[in-house]
Amino acid sequence: MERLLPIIDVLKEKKSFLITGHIHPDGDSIGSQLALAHILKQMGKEVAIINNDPVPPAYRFLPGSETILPPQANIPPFFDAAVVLDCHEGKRLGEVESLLKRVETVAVIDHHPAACNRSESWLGDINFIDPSYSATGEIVYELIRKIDFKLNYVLAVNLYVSILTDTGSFKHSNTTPRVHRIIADLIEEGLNVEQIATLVYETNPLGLVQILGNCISTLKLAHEGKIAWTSISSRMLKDKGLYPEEIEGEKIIDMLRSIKSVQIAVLFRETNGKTIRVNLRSKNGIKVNQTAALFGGGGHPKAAGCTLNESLSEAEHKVIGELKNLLSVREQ
Ligand SMILES: [Mn+2]
Repeated sequence: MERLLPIIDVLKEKKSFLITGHIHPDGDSIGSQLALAHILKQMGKEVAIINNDPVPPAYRFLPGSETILPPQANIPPFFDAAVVLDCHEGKRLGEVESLLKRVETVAVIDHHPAACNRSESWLGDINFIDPSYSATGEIVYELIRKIDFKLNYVLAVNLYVSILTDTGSFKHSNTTPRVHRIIADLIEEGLNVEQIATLVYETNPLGLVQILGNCISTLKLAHEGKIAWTSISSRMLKDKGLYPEEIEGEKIIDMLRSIKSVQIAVLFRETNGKTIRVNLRSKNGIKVNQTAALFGGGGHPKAAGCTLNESLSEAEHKVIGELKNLLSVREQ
């Protein structure tokens, strides 16, 4: 893992760090940030973790999650370095992107496929971007091994949740033998995997499950049942007293994708203001990140997303239209 050495140099040489990750954080984003922040603090560094959005409730049990600050927080005027995790595009950082101006060196650690092949356009001064990793947490684990840092409970639980969530509970094709070897190491730190699974997956507010039911019963199909989609309006969230960050969407979209005929599942979410967040998932090797890119988004071939400044119905019309094109081209 010689390619990690430039990142390791930054971690060792710099003294103050801004740690961040993408908007609408998931388990990997939160877990990998908390693990890296923990290592840096143990090394005696000054660390501020700043995220555009709050930690989703399901991850608030993770040790250190209470230290994650919003961009408006009172933070130092300057940092020696920033480490951007689980993301390599400035626009995916939300308001945190502008804080990078206060930083001398930006390092990126990510496993999303590069949005652009030209490395000069990547966000970091130093970039480690490798889609062969299941999760950014897996890269952080490798960093820990490379610097001979001792694993402990705090690192183990954060990295476990990173990898657990980004592999779909070890079901996705990114679940390699390496993943299971790492997970074995992490569990040996005394993790209670049953309790973690309960905290991550089985502590939903009632309203969330009711929204899920609503989404399932109103799902729509197109292209001979190969595309399934549903939507969550801000009205629905308000009625159930939920905040947008409480909806991770993964369960809803997994249910849609579980339908036999479905090749592509899509969830549309109305967020504050007039923007629609779109999550795309596929099976059978269909590359939905190509469609996400048409709308300025990106992601993995089988799991991607984008944001549209449209009404819900207009966003559905445009995205589903492009997905039909994607399938038509494949079917020719
Ligand atoms: Mn990830």
